[in-house]
Amino acid sequence: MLKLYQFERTWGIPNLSPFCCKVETYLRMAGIDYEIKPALPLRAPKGKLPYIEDNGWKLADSRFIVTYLKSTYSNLDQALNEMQLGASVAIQRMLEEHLFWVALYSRWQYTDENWQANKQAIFGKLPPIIRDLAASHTRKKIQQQILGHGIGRHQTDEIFALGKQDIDALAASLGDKPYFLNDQPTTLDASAFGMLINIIACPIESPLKEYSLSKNNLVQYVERIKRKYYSDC
Ligand SMILES: N[C@@H](CCC(=O)N[C@@H](CS)C(=O)NCC(=O)O)C(=O)O
Repeated sequence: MLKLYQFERTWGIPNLSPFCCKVETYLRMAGIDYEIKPALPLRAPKGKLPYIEDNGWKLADSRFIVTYLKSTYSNLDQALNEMQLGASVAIQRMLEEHLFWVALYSRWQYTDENWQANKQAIFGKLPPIIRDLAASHTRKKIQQQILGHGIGRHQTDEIFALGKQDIDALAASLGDKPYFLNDQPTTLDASAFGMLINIIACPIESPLKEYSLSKNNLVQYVERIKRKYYSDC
């Protein structure tokens, strides 16, 4: 059976990583059998989670994993036309390559309370000395990444203003539809759910969360998908 390597469940959501949550949601939406292998990124093929193991080989990165799932098991995007497929890729890039960095900043840099909650969720099960070393090493690395990406060069209010623009775009694009592109879920919904539940339903307080919670259609969308696909979590 396909193995999904991802962070352990915590915070009452499917996964604290939007990318792990995206892959698991795709698997559930497509009805593909899998088993979860709790992991940390250290031994992952590309140093990041998620990755999968299937038919004797390992595959990393949610985008390549979904491409593989589509061609090997089930394609959730089969009914989409060229324009919808284009919109799907564009919005996924906004979620995963832009909004993600604002969420990352909220967790690893914005306030000490958020960092403590994040640290406990990721490193809490490690023995104390290793936990503190691993946590502070990883925090430095992620803060360098935030700077390297460019988002970390802005003022805090500017960073959240950029994130709020993405939330506005998502709320407008979803409107009152059940899913973003179709009356059935597609890859974009797996990606959007993974990111939005990680902003709306985590103990990470920020202007981004507050603003997202003011968008009723996004809040209901997250609740609906969680109820339908994660009654066990
Ligand atoms: N592009 C990758 C991103 C994966 C990613 O950034 N994973 C994060 C967790 S949200 C990670 O494992 N980070 C570990 C690290 O950077 O050390 C994907 O789509 O899977």
